[in-house]
Order: sequence, then C-alpha cells, then structure tokens
Amino acid sequence: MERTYIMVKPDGVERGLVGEIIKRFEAKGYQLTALELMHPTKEHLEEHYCDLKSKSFFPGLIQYMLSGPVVGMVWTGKEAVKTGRKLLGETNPLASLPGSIRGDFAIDVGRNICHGSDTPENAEKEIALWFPRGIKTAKRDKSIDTLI
Ligand code: FUP
Repeated sequence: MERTYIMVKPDGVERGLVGEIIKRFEAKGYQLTALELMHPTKEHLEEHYCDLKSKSFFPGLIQYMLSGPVVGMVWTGKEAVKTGRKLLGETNPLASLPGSIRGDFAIDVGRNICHGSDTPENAEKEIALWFPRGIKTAKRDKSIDTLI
C-alpha cells in the first residue's frame, strides 16, 4: 500500500482547517497512519524544502512555515500520492478547482494551507524526515470489542 506525507501548514492550523482536511482524506477512503502537531526548526524546514533552496521565494517560504505549528500526517492507500495531490489542488490556489482543498479555502500561493508529497519516493523521504522514530502499523486489537 502506498503512503503519502500530508502536512497542514501554519495558516491551515491557524484557520482551523485541520479537521476539514482530515475529513476529506477519510471520506475518500484513505487510512490515517500517523498524526502529530509539530513546531519544526528552520533547519528541518530547509531540509524538507531543499529542492527549492535557489528559488527567490525560499526565504519567505521558510519564514511562513515558521509562523506557527504544523500538523504532519501519513495517509495510506491505493495511489495515495497522486490522489492526495488531487484532493489538495494545484500549488497555486487560483489554479485549483473548487472542490479541492486549496480551491475551496485559499487564494495565495504563499499561503496555500497544505503540503502533499509529489512522488512515492519523496513521500518515503518526507515520512522519514518528519517521523524519524518510525510509525507503528500494528492492527487494532479486536479483543477490545468484547469489552464494550
Ligand atoms: P508543491 O509540490 O505543491 O508543494 O509545490 P512546490 O514544491 O513547487 O512549492 C512548495 C511551496 O513553495 C508551495 F507550497 C508554496 C511555495 N511557493 C511559493 O511561495 N511561490 C511559488 O511561486 C511557488 C511555490
């Protein structure tokens, strides 16, 4: 099963969109595999966005990402990377269709609410970067059902 790293950025957390984003991934049928509210360091964010280091918007991007906590998540399921990016919409929210998260909730590329891995390889790199202690994937203990 494919995994993707989805992150609610500081503006998404500040605007109270964490639940809305989780709801859409759950409704689509993906499985929530990891979730954590985090306060990443500048160095951690520079590593996450290392491919964009030469871009003129890089300093502003890092500053924005440091403006508040983020919520990192791993979602698992069939074609999670590609479909996850469809659920998020285009990088530029103005190019995102209504019905996508950015299409419904954002207008500025520099405040685009969420991040989603762009390839399965990058997803695994990002999951290792954001969840360095690993992820427990044990199945739920069904014996608890008899206690209810
Ligand atoms: P994405 O894969 O959708 O996250 O897009 P990129 O990796 O190209 O860009 C990462 C982040 O850089 C975007 F989410 C927002 C920011 N960005 C800008 O601020 N200006 C730009 O012109 C392009 C990207």
